Order: sequence, then structure tokens, then C-alpha cells
Amino acid sequence: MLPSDAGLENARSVVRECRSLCVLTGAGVSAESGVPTFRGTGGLWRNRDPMSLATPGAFAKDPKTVWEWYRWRRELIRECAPNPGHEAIARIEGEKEDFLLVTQNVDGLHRLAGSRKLVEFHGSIWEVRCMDCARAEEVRSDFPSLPPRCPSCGGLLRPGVVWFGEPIPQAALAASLSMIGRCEVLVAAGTSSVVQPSASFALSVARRGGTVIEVNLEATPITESARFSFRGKTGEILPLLLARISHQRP
Ligand code: BJW
Ligand code: ZN
Repeated sequence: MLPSDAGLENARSVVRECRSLCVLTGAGVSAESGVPTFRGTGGLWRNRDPMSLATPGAFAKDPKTVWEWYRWRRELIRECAPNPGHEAIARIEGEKEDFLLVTQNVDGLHRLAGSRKLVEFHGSIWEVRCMDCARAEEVRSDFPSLPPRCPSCGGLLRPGVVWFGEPIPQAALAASLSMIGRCEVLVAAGTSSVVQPSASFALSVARRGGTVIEVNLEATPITESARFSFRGKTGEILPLLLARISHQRP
């Protein structure tokens, strides 16, 4: 069900009138493109919980299995295209004096949709990094064998993503915290808001008097902090919420 016209119009005018806008996205934004989310049944691979694979410990113990999971996801994401939610976010970036998209998604679909003012907070599934010499590069093609090895030193390559217990890369964290400290409006879309530190962004904005707008299929821990909370698909609601012209019914 789409949000009521009145609620949506109010939220839309807050978005339109603000000078400084931050959009925080999670896996739900890519769900309508066919990318599985982490929590819930869709993310299961060989009956393994994704959360048990996204850790340095899992990789240290069994890099081949963890890489097989990433190969499965890389193959799947290669076939996916941005949806109207990604496109609406990419469009509004050029209309704001101060804008930042902070995405927890590693799939690269925001870039494909045209977003440029963005921080990939949990890294990118297309980047690989050598555990020995730290050489990092984007590799979109398949690897001939798993786990892949560094072309420079023969060390073990790992996906360029942030696992549980690992710090958020400094530049990504600094840019995001700066925006969270100054934005007038934060739109949190398609995230369960359970993974720190990004899960605390909405509360930080609300506590200093900023406006939080949530878009999600269900209630989350940040719903109480949100001035507007819309239940529904991001691919349907974001294009209305972020639209340049008023959404009018015939
Ligand atoms: C739709 C929809 C549709 C569906 N439309 N909606 C403080 C307190 C407690 C714990 C911690 C803490 N600080 C740190 C921690 C530990 C940990 C943590 O948060 N644990 C909690 C789970 C308890 N955090 C960390 O370890 C982080 N590191 C850190 O803080 O380091 C500190 C440090 C400093 C110095 C030295 C060392 C350490 C790192 C977190 C890394 C998270 N990594 C992952 C994997 C990335 C790689 C990969 O992809 O393989 O990131 S985990 C996974 O969760 C992934 C996601 O980005 C992240 C968030 O998930 P997201 O995006 O919200 O997705 P879902 O699936 O959870 O939710 C989807 C939502 O969409 C749902 O709500 C649906 O309803 C909705 N939805 N379809 C609208 N169509
Ligand atoms: Zn190397």
C-alpha cells in the first residue's frame, strides 16, 4: 500500500525545501532489482546464514567457501539492473546544494544508476584486496580458481568489503559522520537498522532536531525516531518522495 497523499506530500515538501540531504540505503533498496537481502529468507546460500560468512574468522578458517558465496553473489548481481528507487536517488543528487548518499550496499547498483556523491560504507563486492601486499583493484570478471591469488605477490585475495568486527574505512566513516552531523533531512531506505555504526545515524540526526524519513516494508528500531515512516517498497515510494514535481492524482 502506498502512503497517504497527505503524509507523502508533507514529507515531500520537507525533502524539496531542505538544503542539505542525506540518503542512507540498505539491502531493501536492491531487493526489487533481484539482489537478496541479508536478514530474512531470501539471503540464504546453501542453507548458510549470510551473517556467519561475513566475518574475518569465517574467511580465515575457510576462504574457499567464503569466496564461493561471493562468486554466487557476484554472478547474481551481474545480472541485476538498478530499479526506480536507485534512479530517484541518483536524480535528486544534482538538485541539492549539499547531498550525500551513504549506502551499506556492496552491489554497485547506485553507481550504475548514476549516483556520484556516494559513500560505499561497507565497501564493494567488485573490489579485491591482497591480504599480503594490500594491492587493491576492481575485478568484475570471474576468477579461474578459488580462492583467487594476487597477481603481484601470490598472496590470498579477499573481497573489498567490511566484515563484522572490522572498522569502517576511515574516509567513508569521516565523510558519513560529517554529513550526519549537518544534514537537515535523513532518508533511511530499505535498511533493518541493526548493524552499527550506521544503525545509529537516524537517532543522531533526530536528537539534534533533524528530520528522519524512513521507507521500509516493516517497522525497524529507528521507526520511533522518524518523523515520517512509510511502509512499502522503496522502488515505489522513493520516486514519489524524491520527485521534483508534485505527485498529483488524476
Ligand atoms: C525493503 C524491501 C523493499 C526489503 N522496499 N524495504 C555497537 C553495538 C552492538 C554491536 C556493535 C556495535 N558497534 C559495532 C558492533 C558490531 C557490529 C554490529 O553492528 N553488530 C550488530 C549486528 C549487533 N558492527 C560491526 O562489526 C561493524 N564494524 C565496526 O563497528 O567496527 C568497529 C571497530 C573499530 C575499530 C577496530 C575494529 C572495529 C562492521 C559492520 C559490517 C557489516 N557488514 C555486512 C556485510 C558486508 C559484506 C557483504 O555484503 O558480504 O554489511 S553485514 C550486512 O548487514 C551487510 C549490510 O550492509 C548490513 C546491513 O544490512 P541491511 O542493508 O540493513 O540489510 P538487511 O537485510 O538487514 O535489511 C533489509 C531491510 O530492507 C529490511 O528491514 C526489510 O524490511 C527491508 N526491505 N525489501 C523496502 N523492496
Ligand atoms: Zn599481493
